[in-house]
Amino acid sequence: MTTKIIVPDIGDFENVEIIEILVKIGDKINKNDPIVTLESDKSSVEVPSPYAGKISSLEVKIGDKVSKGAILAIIESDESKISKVQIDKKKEKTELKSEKILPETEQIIKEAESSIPEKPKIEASKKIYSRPNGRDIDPTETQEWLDSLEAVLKKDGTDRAHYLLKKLSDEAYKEGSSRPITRITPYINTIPVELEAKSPGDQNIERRIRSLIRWNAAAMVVKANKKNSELGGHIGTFASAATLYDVGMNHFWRGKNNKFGGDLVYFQGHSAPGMYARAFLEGRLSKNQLGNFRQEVGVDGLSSYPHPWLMPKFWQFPTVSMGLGPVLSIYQARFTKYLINRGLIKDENRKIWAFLGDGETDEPESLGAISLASREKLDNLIFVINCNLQRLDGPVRGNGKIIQELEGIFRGAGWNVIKVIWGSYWDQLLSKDKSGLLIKRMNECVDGEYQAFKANDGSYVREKFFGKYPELKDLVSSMTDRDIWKLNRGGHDPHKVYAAYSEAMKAKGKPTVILAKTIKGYGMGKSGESINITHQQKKLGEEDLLYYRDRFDIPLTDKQVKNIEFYKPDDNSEEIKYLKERRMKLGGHLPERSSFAKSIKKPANDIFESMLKSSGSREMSTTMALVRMLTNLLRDKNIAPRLVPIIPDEARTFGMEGFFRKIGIYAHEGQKYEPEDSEQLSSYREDKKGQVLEEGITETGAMSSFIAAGTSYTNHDLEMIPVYTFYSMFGFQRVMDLIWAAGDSQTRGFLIGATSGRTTLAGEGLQHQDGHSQLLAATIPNCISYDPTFAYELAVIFQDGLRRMHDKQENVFYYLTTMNENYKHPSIPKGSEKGILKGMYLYKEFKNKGKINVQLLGSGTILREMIFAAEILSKEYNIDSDVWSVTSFNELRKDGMTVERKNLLNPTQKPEKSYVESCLNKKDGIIIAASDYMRSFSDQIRPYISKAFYSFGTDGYGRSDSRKKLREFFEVDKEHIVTYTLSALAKEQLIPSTYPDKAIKKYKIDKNKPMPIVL
Ligand SMILES: Cc1ncc(C[n+]2csc(CCOP(=O)(O)OP(=O)(O)O)c2C)c(N)n1
Ligand SMILES: [Mg+2]
Repeated sequence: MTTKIIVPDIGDFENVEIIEILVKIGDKINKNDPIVTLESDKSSVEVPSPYAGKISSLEVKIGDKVSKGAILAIIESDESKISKVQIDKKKEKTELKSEKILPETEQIIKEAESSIPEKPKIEASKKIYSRPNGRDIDPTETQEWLDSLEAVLKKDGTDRAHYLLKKLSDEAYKEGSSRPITRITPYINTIPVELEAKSPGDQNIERRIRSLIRWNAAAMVVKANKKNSELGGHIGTFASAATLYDVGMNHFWRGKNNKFGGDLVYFQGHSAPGMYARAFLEGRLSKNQLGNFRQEVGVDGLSSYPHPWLMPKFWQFPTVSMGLGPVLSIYQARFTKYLINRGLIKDENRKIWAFLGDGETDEPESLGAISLASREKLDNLIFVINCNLQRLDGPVRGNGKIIQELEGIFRGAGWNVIKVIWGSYWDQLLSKDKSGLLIKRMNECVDGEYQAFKANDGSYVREKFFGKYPELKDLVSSMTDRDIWKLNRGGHDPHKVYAAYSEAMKAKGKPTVILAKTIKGYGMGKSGESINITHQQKKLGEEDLLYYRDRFDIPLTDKQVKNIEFYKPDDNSEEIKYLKERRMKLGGHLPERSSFAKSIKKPANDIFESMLKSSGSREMSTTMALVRMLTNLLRDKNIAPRLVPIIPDEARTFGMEGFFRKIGIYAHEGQKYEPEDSEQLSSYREDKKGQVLEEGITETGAMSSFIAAGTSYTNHDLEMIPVYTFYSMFGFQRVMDLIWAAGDSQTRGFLIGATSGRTTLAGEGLQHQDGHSQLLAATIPNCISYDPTFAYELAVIFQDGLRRMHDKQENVFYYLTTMNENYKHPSIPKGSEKGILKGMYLYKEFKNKGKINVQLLGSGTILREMIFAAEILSKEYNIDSDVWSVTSFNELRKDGMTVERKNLLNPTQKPEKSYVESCLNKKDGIIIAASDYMRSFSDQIRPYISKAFYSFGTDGYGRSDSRKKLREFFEVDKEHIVTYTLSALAKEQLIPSTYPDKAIKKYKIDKNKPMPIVL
């Protein structure tokens, strides 16, 4: 049947230009294949065919302007009933909307309402339910309730008991008791003793291994500091966390191998010595390397913290900047599910574990994304929070209880919470505590007290903890002070930790957090256990070391201890055999960084071809050019599935909303609703297989996704191409620390600072107008940044980026600034590719009389002001110029520094020329440079050129106005460039000073206006 393909609802746009026709007469197409691309001044979007069939005629050509309903093509199709169904649906929808409630219906509702029997009002009781001190006023009644509960628990189990409690709570709520049930449970372990999974490990050997790791980790820090006290390091943190790591290493964390992708573990940054100490016993690191902890220059040493950049075969995740590990791990878990749901990797039930400190949870990044984790049902994520109750300066919550606070926060956010507070020695006491007094005492003590208990001894605990109530003092009367001291904390008890990990592995539909109570500086004795200075303790005296040796039974002589020797038993010892066998069973080493990813095949050249041609009379912005290029890339079968567009709620700002329908927004539950704009071409389509990561308003989250996708080549052995597009002002300056971590992680991908340029993003004002992100980008060593002006520059740079990051496997990432100013784009000048990539190329020569010449260097949209200025200088002043497009002052500087250094170090050899010098030294005339960034951006090349150099830029706060006014204000418009060029030439005595003087008057330049930095 012959059917028309028409332009569907395209939102608010009318008369939109057709920029591409993607089918030919005779083509056989599938449903949803694109027919044409439409481009308004804000976005470009493909129109898909609603039918499959054969194109029999085309009714439009490139350049035509169309609106909703216009016929695009005729197709021979066998399914043409759809439109009627759609129309009927729509009709139904509008009819429903206009439907009014009839008076008869209203009457029926009223009658029905009046027939509902009124419930007797419950009189507010005068009874006092509990005394202010919390004592029960009716213990018999309480006991009856408790007996009922126990009966239910015994007969029908915990689920039923939970159901009944919830029912009771709901009922109380309905009856007017608005007190919500607390999200906090008593201060005891979540898993009851009877339900603890038992560790299959040999506890004696495991303890011995753990002791050796503890010793070597501490020795590493002390030894380094003995060499040089500048080196620093931490003993107390790992000392508190050793059991938490060991149980994971011996029993839970699976390594990567050719059969399994491996679990991903984010280690707490400053517990690194513990990971090195274990790797030493495993034979992965040498004694020599351990001896060179924190010495990385010129020796084979170990980095202070997890830095993949410095130890690329070892560390996977940089975590030491507090808060980054937690947020990165959440988005890693989410990205893993994204890859699974999109069918790109298998679901192997891999887990993401993140270790963090209790003090670290004060960072907004640590807790800011926890609701995303539960919303997205990330049951592949396990947080372990090492609650040693201390941070650097003192207690985390001296007057409160951090574990309880975190329990409430995480449970409130929908997480599975497992508290591991008390060790096994407490089990008996708790089972004897029939009155609940012990739990009451546990609940009422604050963390400051708990810290003090462990900084003292058994008699102190007897007195201060148990001594508060005679009944409790009695409870421990048969125990010695030593026994009391042995009452251990959950996080130091391998049985409790094992049970918690095993429970966490089983969680379904929720992320899990394990709150493990530990002691900072565990085992360090008086020199550093549970005292406020523990965190900084890096020097242990001889006595402390001997104590530590004895405390953990390390078979070293006193002399060896004094020499701070490392200890590793023979390879045939029980310990080493056990430790290696455990890791073999779990599939490999951890941490370990590797990549077996295949490179993504290069896109065909024609993908970029259209961008290299002139846009003719069509005006567009570089942001739109980028969207067009991505749309083209989505047609390449190798690239398309690997592109990960990431946007924090700004797709419409950048004209990217066309992607919603075309490739879908990733949503783990698909789309449970019909979107309000379902009939529109760019409707908000969520899909389990969706490709766009629409992050909502979180640059931190978006950046974490960028890192997850950009390191997928190592963490999932699958190369991906993240393209994270953001308001350029909310990029580097907002999430610089994460971008730094991206560099450390060797992330590959494209950061796009869209709407950049202090004067180009006209109306948005001070907080939005970016004139410095390029400078911030320049601070990151492996970030390659460009500020292109024309679509062909963008295409050349992007294509090269794909080549470097995927063909050549270079560990770099890109920062490209794009703008929202519309203008025409010329064709690529012949032979300019190399220059575009190196940072500058000759765009155009303005030759007239040839007497006086200047070099005009422009970047981004300000290059166009330079071109206009060149025309004026040529026409009105007979001054010739060469106009250079500077795509990257940052890249020019890198080259300049490198060449200068080489020349200085090779004084006897003929000096080499920097690239910028080789471009400009053959050209005549002073140099004028300008960009839409601060002057320091272009100033970067000043040391590498020998001619007079003047730079202009947008130093100062942005503000709202038109582009013209702003460029005048910041003095980067063509009029200022002409005037300043004349002035500079006059200063060089090449023209009379009357020239610039007249120009100042002609252009009404206010000489008395202060520099914009003070305005
Ligand atoms: C963003 C950031 N701020 C400050 C620091 C310095 N710092 C390192 S460890 C630490 C204390 C950590 O306390 P906690 O999270 O409780 O870990 P613990 O050592 O007690 O396990 C601080 C402030 C840092 N690494 N990162
Ligand atoms: Mg702490």
